[in-house]
Amino acid sequence: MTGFDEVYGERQKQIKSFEFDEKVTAVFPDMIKRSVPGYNLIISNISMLTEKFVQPYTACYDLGCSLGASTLAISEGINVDGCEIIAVDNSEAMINSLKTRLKGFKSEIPVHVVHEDITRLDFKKSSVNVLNFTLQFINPEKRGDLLKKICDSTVQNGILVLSEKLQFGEENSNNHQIDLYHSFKKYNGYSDLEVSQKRTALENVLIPESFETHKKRLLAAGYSKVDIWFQCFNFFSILAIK
Ligand code: GEK
Repeated sequence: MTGFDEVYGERQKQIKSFEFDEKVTAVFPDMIKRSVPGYNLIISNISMLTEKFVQPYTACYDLGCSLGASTLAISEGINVDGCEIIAVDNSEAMINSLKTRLKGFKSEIPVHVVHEDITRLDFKKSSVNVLNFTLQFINPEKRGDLLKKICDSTVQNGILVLSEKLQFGEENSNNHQIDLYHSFKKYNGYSDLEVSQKRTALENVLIPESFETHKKRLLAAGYSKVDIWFQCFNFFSILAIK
């Protein structure tokens, strides 16, 4: 059972850094839907992009899988033989909950759930890789090596879907987009207190970067085509093709 997100509903004397613990896991589907503009649209397009780019006898990775929304989207898009899905997260609470959820999920595509830090993974040959709002939680110094490892193991014309919170280069635009985003959260039922306490909890935990920084790093990792395919306020998703 998942519930309504009230994690930051009560005033907290001291706000701890945000963690993907049991409390967050229990309300995660509601939290992400009300906090990430366009989340459902991105998930359904992960199925479409999988269908277009998946290749036979390759793995598909859902990196930072949480409760497996992208995993299920990938499985719906696989239309070729010999594929497996590898869903990875370093939160024990998320992985335990995902394993329980998958018990009720019947699919011909094997799904392997792995409790691991994605920066420590050895990747198999892959055609579809998804980092749906995960890279932003990785230490920026480790992001380049991780993307290079993913790209190295990706077959030609394979893809990475990289969704992130976006940092605008120009301060006025950045502040304006953040303001619009806070209005989006309030429209979705969060109070000023919830918005402000969560923002504090995410400081130094979620580190957004500009499109230019992402693009430069993805090209350096070995991708040949890097484009934004979705954006809403300060959230966006990149399609990188090898
Ligand atoms: C979705 N993709 O629903 N290694 C593995 N997992 C990690 C790491 C790491 N180093 N760091 C963070 N995570 C999902 C949503 S949520 C996004 C992804 C959000 C995991 C973390 O435990 C969490 O489950 C996930 O990345 C980020 O499509 O909450 O904004």
